[in-house]
Amino acid sequence: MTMTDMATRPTPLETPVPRRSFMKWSAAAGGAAAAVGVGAHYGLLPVASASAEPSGGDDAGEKVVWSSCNVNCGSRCPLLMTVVDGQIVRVDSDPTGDDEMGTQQIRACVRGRSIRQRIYNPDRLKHPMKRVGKRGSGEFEQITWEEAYDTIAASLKKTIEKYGNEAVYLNYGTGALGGTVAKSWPPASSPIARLMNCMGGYLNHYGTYSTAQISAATPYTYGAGAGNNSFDDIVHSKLVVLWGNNPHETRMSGGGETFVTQTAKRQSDTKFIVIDPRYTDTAVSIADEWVPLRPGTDAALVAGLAHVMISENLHDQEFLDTYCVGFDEEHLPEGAPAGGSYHSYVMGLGRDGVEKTPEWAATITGIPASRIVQLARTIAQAKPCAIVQGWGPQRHANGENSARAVMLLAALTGNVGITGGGTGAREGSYQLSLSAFPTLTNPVKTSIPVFLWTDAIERATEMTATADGIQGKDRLEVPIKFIWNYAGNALINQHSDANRTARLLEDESLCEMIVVIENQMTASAKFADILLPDVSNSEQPDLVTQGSAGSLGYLIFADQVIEPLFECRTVYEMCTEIADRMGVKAEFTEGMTQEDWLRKVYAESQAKEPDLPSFEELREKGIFKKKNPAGTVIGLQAFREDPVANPLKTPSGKIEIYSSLLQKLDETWTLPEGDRITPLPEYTPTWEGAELAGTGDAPLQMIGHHYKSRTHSTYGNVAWMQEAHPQLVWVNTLDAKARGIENGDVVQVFNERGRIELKAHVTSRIAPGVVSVPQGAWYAPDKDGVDKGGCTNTLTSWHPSPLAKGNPQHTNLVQIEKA
Ligand SMILES: Nc1nc2c(c(=O)[nH]1)N[C@H]1C(S)=C(S)[C@@H](COP(=O)(O)OP(=O)(O)OC[C@H]3O[C@@H](n4cnc5c(=O)[nH]c(N)nc54)[C@H](O)[C@@H]3O)O[C@H]1N2
Ligand SMILES: Nc1nc2c(c(=O)[nH]1)N[C@H]1C(S)=C(S)[C@@H](COP(=O)(O)OP(=O)(O)OC[C@H]3O[C@@H](n4cnc5c(=O)[nH]c(N)nc54)[C@H](O)[C@@H]3O)O[C@H]1N2
Ligand code: SF4
Ligand SMILES: [Mo]
Repeated sequence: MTMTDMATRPTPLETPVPRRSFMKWSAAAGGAAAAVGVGAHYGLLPVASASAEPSGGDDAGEKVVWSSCNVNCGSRCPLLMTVVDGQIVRVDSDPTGDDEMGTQQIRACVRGRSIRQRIYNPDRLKHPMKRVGKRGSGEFEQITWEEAYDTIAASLKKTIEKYGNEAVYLNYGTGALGGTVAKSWPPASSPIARLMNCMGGYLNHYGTYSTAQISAATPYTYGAGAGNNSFDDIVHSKLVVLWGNNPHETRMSGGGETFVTQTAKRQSDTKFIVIDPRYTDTAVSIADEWVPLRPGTDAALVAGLAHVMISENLHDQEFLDTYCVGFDEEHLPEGAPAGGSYHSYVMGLGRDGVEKTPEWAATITGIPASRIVQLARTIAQAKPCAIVQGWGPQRHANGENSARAVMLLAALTGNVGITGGGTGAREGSYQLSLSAFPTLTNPVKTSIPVFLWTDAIERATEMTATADGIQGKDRLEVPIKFIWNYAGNALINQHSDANRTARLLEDESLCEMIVVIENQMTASAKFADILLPDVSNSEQPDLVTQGSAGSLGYLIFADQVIEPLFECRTVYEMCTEIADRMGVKAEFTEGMTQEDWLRKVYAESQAKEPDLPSFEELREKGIFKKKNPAGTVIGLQAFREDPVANPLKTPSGKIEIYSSLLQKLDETWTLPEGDRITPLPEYTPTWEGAELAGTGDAPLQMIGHHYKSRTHSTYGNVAWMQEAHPQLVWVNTLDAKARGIENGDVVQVFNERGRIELKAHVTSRIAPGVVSVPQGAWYAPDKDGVDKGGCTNTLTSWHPSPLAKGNPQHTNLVQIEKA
């Protein structure tokens, strides 16, 4: 599309919605039994044939309202919804702005454009319900809201009285991430947190399923609060290395990074290298070179690259001397042993005595040595070079070291703190300063690693600070007895080892009450004791915060588009009613409605961002956009300019290639056998890692990439998405041939934890020995326990990573066979 097309293309606001689009939905409904069901049953949609088409161009009762897609995909898109007779008949993308960086349109991806199929889905929860069958059986009985609130309040009182507030847990859930009042994560920012804080607090968690390992590891290298360059800064890079980073699939908004990379490619001669076991959608559309490697071996590749750079004197010694500790023996921090430097580790003078030659790295990573040599020269000689890692490499059993190793490479090549360079972490983005819904202070200070909530049900009192990463206390004193699960599917689907989790939750003597607040009948919803039907974000007003979009900052006014469907209610109303029964309504509401809160929060934001228009004006315009006045964000720029005046928040004030803090943890923490925390970002072979692949009952490494069909599990029940991007396991042509598997065959993937069934995508777009089952498909075990939904977490492990105690969901060994 040319610029002229863009400018002359009529916006949906200017175009009266043709009645035909109204009928299109009913026609689509004919194909998707789904929509017919909803419409026919509840009179929501006109399901009659063409004769139902109203005559004439009467647009009475038609309006266009701004809404948004609030899921956790890293982007966030405004959506313009056309409403006729109280029903959403059409969804359009952002018509404001242009296609310049910083003022771009924020065009919705394929999922957001199908949102009507999520809103009007037959899986939509319609009434409050209580469980009548076994936990997880999905057998429920409709109850009144009164009964639901009374039951929850009685259970809360009992739990707090008997076990204390630490027995109440807010489970991870990112389905409503974008909202201000209707916000599900971080738990401390949710209305549930405010409710619990009015009555003594709750057990908190830290870390995320997204970034557990890199978030835990980064402060040991760069100190707390170190940001990276905004992605639009890559226009200044000679080379961009996307390291396990697939933005064209994981940041799919046309206003986000997909837009940024393509614009950068057009505007500059930037080259792109993708290092990933898969030839990703990003690689397809932008890479000049693809380097496939075995999963979990990134730190070995970095060591091999470092060997070439050191041997050929291609590294930035001056940068290392000035800004880093631990690169060589002359710059080791106090207390580090002789031979403890990274230089010694690489050159074979460290404690393992092994030289990390390209040949050594080749046997581990599967990349030929000659290619490693070439890659080292290419990266070292491109000035400046942006090394930008995704979160795939760190979502591994040894992910902390992979993350630190890739960051180390940015330091080794002197690219930190400059334009066109970066820290080696994931790309940053310009963000507006906005206020949040106040959730009060949690009187409970105890916090568990987010991934260990199942352990905190099963073996709480064994869990300690030094063995399990418990924070705020030396050990947990009570198990989790009450779970709030708001807008999350990690109760089963998104957490590891789904079969094991199901067995744990089935036992009602362990966790005694599970309250799920959802839109759809998900795998997690089936494990509820009390199931509360939430409105979608198009059924309530909210202020919606931006996603990652380079130099563009923005805020969306996502208004109420339609009336709540069925008996659905807002989470704010649910909390208010429960607060009332717990005697804390006045504290919870402060006498305010949801809209009152939005006005209050907005007024506070206006004080920080004076360019923001009035509340009413934003409501009408739908979106406020602001281009970063400073150009691009440069992470650690002040440190680079003057490291003495602007030290990092590490013990040495410098970049710590050798971390004495990690050395201390290594000495004091109790780790399961084989797990390692190392002061250097060295390569640590691990359980179900690359070394163990190739032989035995489960010879293939399995990862599970984030897929365009869904945002995790959300949109997973949308028929259009299932058709366009079906759930398929990627398997290399050689591995398929060896097993008699052809493209499109129904196969089973299995290990000792479970078995799933789905179709095979036989392709040379994945490294031999590796399969990928896209994460987020809906767990659906049949009577024999075979998961016909193809959920990757039927095969993943509960064993946490050593430092973060994070989810190692890309570290798995499996076998695959024809079904
Ligand atoms: N194997 C494997 N597992 C993984 C990952 C992986 O890479 N591999 N990735 C992990 C990552 S990074 C993450 S972030 C987690 C994500 O895990 P979750 O946060 O659980 O994400 P979703 O599966 O999208 O679940 C969001 C839920 O919110 C619901 N929802 C959507 N909108 C609303 C709303 O307005 N109100 C309410 N009440 N509910 C709503 C959706 O129906 C959905 O059930 O998964 C993790 N799990
Ligand atoms: N379409 C879509 N977009 C999403 C999401 C979604 O579910 N769907 N989820 C969102 C969320 S919450 C998050 S946290 C992000 C997740 O973003 P990421 O964590 O970056 O996404 P992944 O697909 O897990 O991993 C990125 C790439 O790493 C590769 N990879 C896996 N293991 C390794 C390894 O050991 N080494 C290397 N070098 N590469 C490896 C994978 O093949 C994949 O292409 O995405 C967000 N965006
Ligand atoms: S899923 Fe993400 S990229 Fe797609 S429309 Fe929603 S917010 Fe935008
Ligand atoms: Mo995530």
